[in-house]
Amino acid sequence: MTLSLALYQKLYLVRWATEAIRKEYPNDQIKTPVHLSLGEEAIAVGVCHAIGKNGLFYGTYRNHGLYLSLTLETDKFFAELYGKRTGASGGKAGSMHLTAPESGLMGTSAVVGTTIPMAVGAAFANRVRRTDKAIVVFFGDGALDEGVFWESFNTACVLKLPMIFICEDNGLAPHTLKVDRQGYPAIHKVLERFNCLTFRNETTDVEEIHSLALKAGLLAREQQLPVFLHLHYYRYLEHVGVNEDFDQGYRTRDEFEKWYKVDPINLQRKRLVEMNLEKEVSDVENQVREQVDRSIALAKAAPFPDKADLFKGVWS
Ligand SMILES: Cc1ncc(C[n+]2csc(CCOP(=O)(O)OP(=O)(O)O)c2C)c(N)n1
Ligand SMILES: [Mg+2]
Repeated sequence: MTLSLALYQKLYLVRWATEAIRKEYPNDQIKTPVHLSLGEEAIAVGVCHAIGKNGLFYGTYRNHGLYLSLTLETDKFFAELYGKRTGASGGKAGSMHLTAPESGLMGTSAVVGTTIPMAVGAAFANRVRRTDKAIVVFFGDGALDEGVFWESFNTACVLKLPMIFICEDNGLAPHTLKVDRQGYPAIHKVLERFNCLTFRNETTDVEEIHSLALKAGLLAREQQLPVFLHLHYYRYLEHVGVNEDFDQGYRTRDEFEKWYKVDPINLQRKRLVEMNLEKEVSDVENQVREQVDRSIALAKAAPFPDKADLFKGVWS
């Protein structure tokens, strides 16, 4: 499979799984809150594809794209959303704490900023143990408002840890604009004064993000420094849940219309069609749809965890 098609397969998987959740959610069998990444897919897909199997990844509650592009699997994914024993964490983690350590997804969390120090610790362990993992942490622009971001980032810069920080900036946390939260004009301008490399890009083109992540991985390793990628996207749906929220007064549909013109899935599909790969595109789409339908049916039929499972995996 060509790179362009492989990237599209992952984009389409994230998009279609999201659309399936939107369709299923009103039936109230999925009880976990869902923070959907409609509009944002190119970031997780581009970065995960570039870093690949050698990476250890950390993220936030808006993690479906990360999980799906690292694992390409949907059985454990949907079972987890339905709270079933066959889920990625036995049905006890829900959407906000998806992990797949066997595929490099080490941790995601509902608590803003909390996986950033975990990633810095992993980068330090990487150095001490002389392992050669690429450490990547994703967080929203809201994490920049937390002390833990600054302490962790500073530590990575002091220790010159080669790792990649990715700020997925949608300008909102959850409904408050950056201008009302941040006392500085642009984060990359502030961070470029640290011992690190910074890049900023507003693209929704998955291939551009893929190239940027490849470059970030190489530079971090060559220069033994943290790399900060500031990437932008527009959240199409409400902060949490499956609906649009343009009637809430904090943003307008005009903004959505502007960003939808460069929707990441449409852009990549168009590129493939221009390469005369229409047949391959529809094969990928059909395969993904069948996979998602099958996984949802399996998840619905699966058992809930036993009462005895309640205290398993609990650390206290
Ligand atoms: C430590 C902490 N403080 C507050 C919250 C409540 N909270 C949930 S989501 C959110 C906004 C986070 O925004 P951002 O990091 O930009 O992520 P986005 O939802 O935009 O992807 C906040 C403040 C929380 N979960 N954790
Ligand atoms: Mg945000």
